[in-house]
Amino acid sequence: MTRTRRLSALLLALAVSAVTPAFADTYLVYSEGGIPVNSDIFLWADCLYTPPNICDFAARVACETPEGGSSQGLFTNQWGGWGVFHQQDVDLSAYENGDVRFFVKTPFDLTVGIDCTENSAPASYSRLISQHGWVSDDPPTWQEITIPVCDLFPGGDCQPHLECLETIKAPFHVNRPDIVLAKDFAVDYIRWQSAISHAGASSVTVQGRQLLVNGEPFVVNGMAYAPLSIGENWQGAWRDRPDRYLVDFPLIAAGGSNAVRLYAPVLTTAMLDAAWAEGLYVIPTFGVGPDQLTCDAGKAFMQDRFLEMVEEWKDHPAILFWLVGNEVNINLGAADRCADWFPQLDSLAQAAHGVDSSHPVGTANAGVDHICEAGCSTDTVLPNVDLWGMQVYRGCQGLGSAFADYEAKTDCARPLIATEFGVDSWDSRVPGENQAMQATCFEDMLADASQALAVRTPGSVSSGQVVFEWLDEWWKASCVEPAEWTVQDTCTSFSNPAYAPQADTAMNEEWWGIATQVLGDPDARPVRAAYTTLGDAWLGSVCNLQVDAHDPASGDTTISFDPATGNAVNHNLYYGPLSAVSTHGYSGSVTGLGPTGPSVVTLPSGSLFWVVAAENGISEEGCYGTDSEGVERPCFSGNCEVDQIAGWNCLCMGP
Ligand SMILES: [Ca+2]
Ligand SMILES: [Ca+2]
Ligand SMILES: [Ca+2]
Repeated sequence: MTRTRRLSALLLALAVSAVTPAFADTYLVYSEGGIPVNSDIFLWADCLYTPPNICDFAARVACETPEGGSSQGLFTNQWGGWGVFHQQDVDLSAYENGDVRFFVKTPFDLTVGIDCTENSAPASYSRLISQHGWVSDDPPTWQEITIPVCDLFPGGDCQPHLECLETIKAPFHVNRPDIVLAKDFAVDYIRWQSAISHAGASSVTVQGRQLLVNGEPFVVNGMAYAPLSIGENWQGAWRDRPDRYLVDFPLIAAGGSNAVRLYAPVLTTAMLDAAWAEGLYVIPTFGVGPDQLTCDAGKAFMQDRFLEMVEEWKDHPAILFWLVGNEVNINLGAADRCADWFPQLDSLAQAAHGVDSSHPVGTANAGVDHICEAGCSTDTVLPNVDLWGMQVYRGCQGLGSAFADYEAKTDCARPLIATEFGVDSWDSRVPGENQAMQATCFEDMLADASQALAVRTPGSVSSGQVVFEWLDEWWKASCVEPAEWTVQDTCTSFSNPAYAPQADTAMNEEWWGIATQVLGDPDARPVRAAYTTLGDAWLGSVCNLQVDAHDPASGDTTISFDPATGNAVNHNLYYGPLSAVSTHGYSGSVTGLGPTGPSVVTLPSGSLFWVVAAENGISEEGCYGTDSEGVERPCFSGNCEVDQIAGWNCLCMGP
């Protein structure tokens, strides 16, 4: 009999950043998102080392699993157990009034506990799951166990043990009794939770193709966000990360974004508060494990977890809407798109509406082909889905065709949001970083996205877009084995001819960021040229107009304005009495303001309104802009026969 100590290779994350303790809400110990950064799983068991070795420590993948598709199993001869161990102690005292929660599937009683430090010595406290509602059953079924944190201590009293809660070494370990032969057990979704309360939801509704927030039209100008330092990957690091988001959120907001999209359901009050303080909404993505889609029990577990998330976070004002699944339509495993996935999506949406009337539900679909398929995913078939996300990589001028493809579908009247689009900044033709290439490509894509906005062009389909992505991620490319998470690889992950000729066709997975990272300086965020491109579009700076001086006696007025983008050769001013502004009652014009401001114009007396419109040498259009109904303003004398087209003379954004 040999006692073994085994470390799962998967969990040896090269985490180089300092751990920031989680202070509230949910501390995930074991989930589909991995284990906490800077921690490891240790297993101990008696194994028969003369073959066959009966031990099995593998993560089990099955449809009927409480969270995602995998759980941690353990099969040994007589005794064994496992636990999650921090490399440095973590302060979990914020959970003093909370619970430790997890699922078990076991034919025998288990001992569950924590390790910490008290009086400079190791301390350990544990309980039997039978003391917390576990009922023996064989064959075993999954049961959820909730242990109040203070019940871990003698007498259920935390007070003498606050030092322990401040120095948690193992936030969870489990042991099977040393009596039974050759049986196994499994555990899933281990977390510490504390009660939370939030200020109240923002009211987000869908009206036609538009999103309304508190009754006002809202266009999503979002940023895909993963709070990862160099040396981390998606597993384990996505926790409450104020060290990341307190640096990122102000920059993202200053760049014109009004939302961040997250790729995991993991939320914290502190993170949402930080976003809200910057005026950013948050779009969480609930992870869908395809393994759970192939049986009713798996689907039911998925719904339980989704509702848990909705109920926990719906009352925070930063929540914008719920995205369920990321590109599930092309990552189905053994599940069927029309028989399993889309019906489940509709069920989840319906369930969410039952507990949350303030937020729409949609999914982030890969491409547009599988949206509104007849008999599968039309509005009639999926009556509870509120909006569609599409993720499109059709090149610099291909976003427009994606919107058009959606618009052409039948039984398909919901708002569409480009939940991912972008271009990487590594130009394999150089080879080298090419910020101008990325920025120019974004100009084209943003023009397409703007033109598709329902608030901008009546009949259009879009209610916004999310750029992929805020920061380069250095773990993504598999250029060499093992992957080098502290090297920014330049290899080509795959080729996408759609990006030619404006950009290279090599997709360089570690270069998609609008900002990049600096090895050894985790707070550095050098922004690329595309940051300014996005800001120009989303902050509406190109159409700024101001009065610099005015002489009431002569009517001479000095105005300055940002010229229209593109090939504007002249600008003209149209004015009318303020009393006629609602009917666009222009009464005169001043032409020849030139390609740029400022200009001195002579205006009639009285209170006036005016607009400045651009000419490209052929015709005039543009900065008449759209009114509050999203309808393009009429022009003065019928000489602007070219409809307002973003990317033509003028980029009047900011509906
Ligand atoms: Ca799991
Ligand atoms: Ca590239
Ligand atoms: Ca790398």
